[in-house]
Amino acid sequence: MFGLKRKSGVKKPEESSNESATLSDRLKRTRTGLFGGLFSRNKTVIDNATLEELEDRLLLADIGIKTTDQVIQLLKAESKKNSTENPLELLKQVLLPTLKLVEKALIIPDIPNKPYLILVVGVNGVGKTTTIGKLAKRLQGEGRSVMLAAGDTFRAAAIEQLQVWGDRNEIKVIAQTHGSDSGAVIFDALKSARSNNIDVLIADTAGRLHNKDHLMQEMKKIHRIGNKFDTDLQSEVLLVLDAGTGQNALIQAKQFNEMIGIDGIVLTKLDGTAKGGIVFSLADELNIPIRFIGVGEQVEDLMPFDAAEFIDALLAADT
Ligand SMILES: Nc1nc2c(ncn2[C@@H]2O[C@H](COP(=O)(O)OP(=O)(O)OP(=O)(O)O)[C@@H](O)[C@H]2O)c(=O)[nH]1
Ligand SMILES: [Mg+2]
Repeated sequence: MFGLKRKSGVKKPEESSNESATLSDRLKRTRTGLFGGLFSRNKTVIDNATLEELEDRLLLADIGIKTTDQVIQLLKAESKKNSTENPLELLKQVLLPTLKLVEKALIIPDIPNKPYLILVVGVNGVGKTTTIGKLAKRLQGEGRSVMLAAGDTFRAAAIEQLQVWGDRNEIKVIAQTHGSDSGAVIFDALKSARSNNIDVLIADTAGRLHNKDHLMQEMKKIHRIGNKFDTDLQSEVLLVLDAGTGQNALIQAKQFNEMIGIDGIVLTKLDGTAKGGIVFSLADELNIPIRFIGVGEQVEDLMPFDAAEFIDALLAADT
């Protein structure tokens, strides 16, 4: 769609993404798994069987015990009151505050000591490189100048994959050869971005190293690079999580947060999973801002996280 030649060995994003699909369409698997066929718009009585079914479904969608309990308690209390309030409205009331807590957009400050560094971290395959491509395009659209750093020097095709995203958007990618020191690549890129007065440098990192400890040590090292470059450097550590991994995503978030401190989360692949309820667990347990959600493989499939929009999409009726 960008009229570019494909490079060999690099997977081309699938062309299945339907540009007119609404968020609710994209969240279909989570949405139908959670609420499909359970309530109707004009039904106000909630019986015990419905409540039990709902509880099972909330847990299956990885919404987490805390939010599940809140939902069930509220609906129970309402049903005792013989309330005439629509259950879907009640659900919205109880679900929205949890997600509102983590609805905090990524705002790039106007700073004299450019660039602003966005360090993108996460385990392998979660969608880091794809998210970088999408994010770079979005920031460009907002009038920012952007540069990319190919900090994943571990996986052979990673540099080329980032280069493809860079070529598409005419964004310079700073890279060294496969196997070189990732911190050195990012340091180099910071220098280049500063001398070219670039607003934002987005750095890719490896998701797979020899083992998990090695990955965490490497992340710690990389995390220090920004400080080494300039103690006043402003940055965001952005953790990418694959929604489809459910509770594993929560474990990863805790580990990365303990090791290097996470400023924001991008939750990807919400379009292909029934486990999108993980967003509630993340909000409940970590209270780390969710900056964006990934709802497809195309460049436009990265949306700022909007709590009300997300819940409305989950509660939308099937058309
Ligand atoms: N459906 C869907 N697929 C996505 C999304 N984000 C990323 N992907 C796909 O997930 C796969 C992995 O994405 P990458 O960006 O290569 O993931 P990564 O974290 O950089 O992986 P490593 O470099 O191996 O650590 C690719 O096929 C992407 O197209 C999303 O929001 N929805
Ligand atoms: Mg990658």
